[in-house]
Amino acid sequence: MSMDLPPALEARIAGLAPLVRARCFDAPRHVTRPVMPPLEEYTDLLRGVWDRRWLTNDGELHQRLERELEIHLGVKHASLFCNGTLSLLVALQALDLRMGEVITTPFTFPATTNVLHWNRLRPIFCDLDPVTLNISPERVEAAFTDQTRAILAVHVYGQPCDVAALRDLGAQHGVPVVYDAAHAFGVQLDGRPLLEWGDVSSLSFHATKLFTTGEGGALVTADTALDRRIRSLKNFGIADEETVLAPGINAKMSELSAAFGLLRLRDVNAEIAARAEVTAAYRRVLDGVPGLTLPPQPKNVALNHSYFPILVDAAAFGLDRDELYGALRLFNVIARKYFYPLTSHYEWDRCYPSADPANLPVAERAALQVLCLPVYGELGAADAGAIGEIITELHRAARP
Ligand code: T4K
Repeated sequence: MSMDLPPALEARIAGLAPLVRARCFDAPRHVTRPVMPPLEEYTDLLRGVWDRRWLTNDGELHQRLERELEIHLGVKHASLFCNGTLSLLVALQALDLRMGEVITTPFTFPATTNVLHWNRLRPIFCDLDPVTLNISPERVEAAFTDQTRAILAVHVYGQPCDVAALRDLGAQHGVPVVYDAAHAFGVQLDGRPLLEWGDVSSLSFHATKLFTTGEGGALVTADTALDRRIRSLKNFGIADEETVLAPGINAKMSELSAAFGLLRLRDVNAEIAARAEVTAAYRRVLDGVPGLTLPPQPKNVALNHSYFPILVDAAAFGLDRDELYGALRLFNVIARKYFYPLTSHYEWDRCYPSADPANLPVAERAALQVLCLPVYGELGAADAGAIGEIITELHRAARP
């Protein structure tokens, strides 16, 4: 990576080049890295797949992974998918939501709002709680109309939504609550699985997720009839050889992914513990740095430490988020702007009145201020501490 500074930064921060020379990592520190299971153990599991010649369609490893996930996550039904976007899409289909509005957040990955369009549902964007950056129940309440069909909330970065308030609002208005829980694998709220909340929760097992199957996802529900519809819809709507019940889709997970997942599940708790050390190291160094807001750690939540989003207030920190993002890249630290831009800024979404920035002041600010720092177990506390020190020194250089 070049040691040359962008002119705008060079002008702002005199003397940064020596700091870069002293502190630059020799290899990129990405926002995340997947944990790979031992290759020999993976090939051992694949040998069984070869012997059985059963590659997909509810295979033996797929069934094992579903059972093991249900136990691990403490949920009644977990249905595997080929990714966390199709799982969300199928969740909305299984709930039979049609032609209407869904109250949701703009502060998320494109998948969340895109699946509404694929189901011909209109997003109604509502603003966020400034602490959790999840949708604010007060703003949800104000967004209901006679066209509202559901609430689609995201536990962003694995921070729980105000689940009790959203449940009450859903019940009051007779609409389901769907959680995009792509970031919330294994999170506990008041000693119980966060995934117990809502009519259905959608998980992502993408390569960038804490628990991964390469590509993958799951729908979790306690509703047995809903689980049955989900299983049919992800398999073309097929009920038996001669009966197709609904226009379903193919969203199944293969045996190759399930094998990977079985091995990853074994030590996912160790990965959470290692990530907890990484986030603790960030907190030790960054807590109290002017202009930085660190993610909340509510006492009644066991977080999974999937992400470490900081909010950068330019006036107090001395650099704005984009400048910090650019400066960190000079040190080989590849942070990410999850989630910028807001989905309400997309061309196909900004036509809605609820997408007006004036309706979303907290979300608009968060999208401009947020920066997710690298978090994965292998990074280790020492590297996280070093990244924290680089950020601190950048602050000192910008605000001497
Ligand atoms: N809902 C929410 C709230 C989500 O955040 C997501 C996905 C979804 C739904 C949809 O779930 P899936 O359909 O994806 O299952 C990544 C992921 O692709 C995406 O799954 C994730 N959220 C999002 C937050 O992050 P990108 O475009 O930032 O990925 P990429 O390729 O830039 O990777 C980020 C970093 O991860 C790389 O710089 C290095 C590392 N990496 C990545 C891959 C793919 C690896 O080390 N190995 C890898 O194989 O979206």
